[in-house]
Amino acid sequence: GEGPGPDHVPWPADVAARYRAAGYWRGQTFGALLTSLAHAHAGRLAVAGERAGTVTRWTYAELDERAHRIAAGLAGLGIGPGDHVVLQLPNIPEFMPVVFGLWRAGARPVFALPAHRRTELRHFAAQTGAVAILTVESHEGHEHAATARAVARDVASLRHVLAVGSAEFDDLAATAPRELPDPDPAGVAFLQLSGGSTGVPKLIPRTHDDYLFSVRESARICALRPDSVYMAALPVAHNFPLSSPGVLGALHTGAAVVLAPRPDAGTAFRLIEAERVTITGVVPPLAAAWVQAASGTGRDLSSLEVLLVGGAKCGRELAGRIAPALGCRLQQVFGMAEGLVCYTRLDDPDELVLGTQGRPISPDDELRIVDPGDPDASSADVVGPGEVGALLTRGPYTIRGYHRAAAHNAAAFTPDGFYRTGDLVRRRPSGHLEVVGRAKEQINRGGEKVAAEEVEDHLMAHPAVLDAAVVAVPDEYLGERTCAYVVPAAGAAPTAPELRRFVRERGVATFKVPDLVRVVDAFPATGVGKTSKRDLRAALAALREDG
Ligand code: J2J
Repeated sequence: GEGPGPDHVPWPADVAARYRAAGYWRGQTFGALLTSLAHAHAGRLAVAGERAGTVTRWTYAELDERAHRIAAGLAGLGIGPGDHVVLQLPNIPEFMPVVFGLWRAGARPVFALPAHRRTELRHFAAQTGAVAILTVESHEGHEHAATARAVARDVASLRHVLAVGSAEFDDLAATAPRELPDPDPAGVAFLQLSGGSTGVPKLIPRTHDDYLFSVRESARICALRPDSVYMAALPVAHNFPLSSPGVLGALHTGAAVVLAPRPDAGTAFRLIEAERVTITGVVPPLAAAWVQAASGTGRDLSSLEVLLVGGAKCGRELAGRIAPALGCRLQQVFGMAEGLVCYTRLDDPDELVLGTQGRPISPDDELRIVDPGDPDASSADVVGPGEVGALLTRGPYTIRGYHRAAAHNAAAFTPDGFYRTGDLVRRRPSGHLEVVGRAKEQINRGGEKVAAEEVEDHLMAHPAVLDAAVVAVPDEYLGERTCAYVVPAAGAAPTAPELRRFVRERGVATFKVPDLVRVVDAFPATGVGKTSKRDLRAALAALREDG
């Protein structure tokens, strides 16, 4: 066989040299960045947040010291350079010193989301040979530490389960600081998760050099200043609130980070008022909820200058309502954990801010928009100006391959290193992109990505299921929801509630449980015998019209 492939597919040496010469990659690690921030902004507020009802406010000096202690504590447990640690923390203040502590120890966080459950955590740990899971005891009614301990019994490499809030973690975080070797800035700093379209979530290796470039440029494009206050409303480990410009962009600028424990309008507006938040980011359904809640709110939202909206398409209708309702500027962002991030610029005309998803961060983000039907996606297949095509990209912060996924990489990247985003876009003469659809088998549930094949695999594990196909259905609030078509095994009669419960009990994030389940005799087939998801979507549309 081909073997799993490398942890990291590096950029070709000549390309890397070009990115260094251009000043994009500066040879600084995140740990070294925090050290310099602590000197420049020692007494300024770095992080405000709450956990279990306790409010925490740390200055840059305090954040720096905590990160040093956690790094020393991790090193004391033997967690060090190149070790993977599955990190599953909600929006609590400890997220920041823990992440910087891992970086200073040379360990690589694998950024799980709070919604992930044992099946996903087991995959992340097994795939990376992780030595630890670092999580919380419990959060929003889920016993995270218990889940992590169950995973640790299944994955031999896992030596530690550490839970923020436990006595063991408090001891670790009280370790005397000590000097640790700074890791290679060109090496992998952490793994992000791919929204994906295949059976198991793919892991995305990002380096200090490439990620810091995107963070620095994002902070500039979003006009962050040292007196800005950035609020993370979405789960902070996700690439958007982490880096676009996110908590890291804010810290990079010497600004303050506020971690909102929940993204609902009540919580968010309370914190915007209390902390004088100037900028935050949301997915479109949340933007719609905030717009609606703004009219009756007694909260003072006047500090808010910019609302970033991305993760899924923000339609023109919703886009137009944001500035009037919230009294701030809209900035659209179209990004992906694999790299490329596009923003509308703060001085763009309304026409572009309301009607596009922005243009890339860097002039060295190379875009190729090709005929979606073309399998090799070579430069010969570039569509004409203004025509819709499939977006391919490569550049100074877009990966060249997933973690240990040689076979998948062969399909997800072109031979000359372009990442196939799976998004259908149209480019304006200004360089701004309009996202008009998707060529990948993924459902975008209001910003939460569901890989059709992953859910199909879970359904097919049920003895009463012969075959399954998961497609998107339009949804007024989320944009899309999932519908699973299921062909029963001979003589079996599975029901929708039973199948939904079955998927949930396999230990996967709730957002992956199919919203709708339809049991059918057979699937419409394409000419080559593959299930035609296009026909399934059409059948579903017809069903809806019938009522
Ligand atoms: C349409 N589709 C969008 C948009 C992402 C910033 C913002 C978002 C993400 C993110 C991110 C979209 N309109 N404005 O990482 O740094 C869909 C596309 C894309 C996929 C990536 C960031 N913004 N999308 O959403 O890795 O289909 O990153 O390829 O979760 O989300 O998903 P993800």
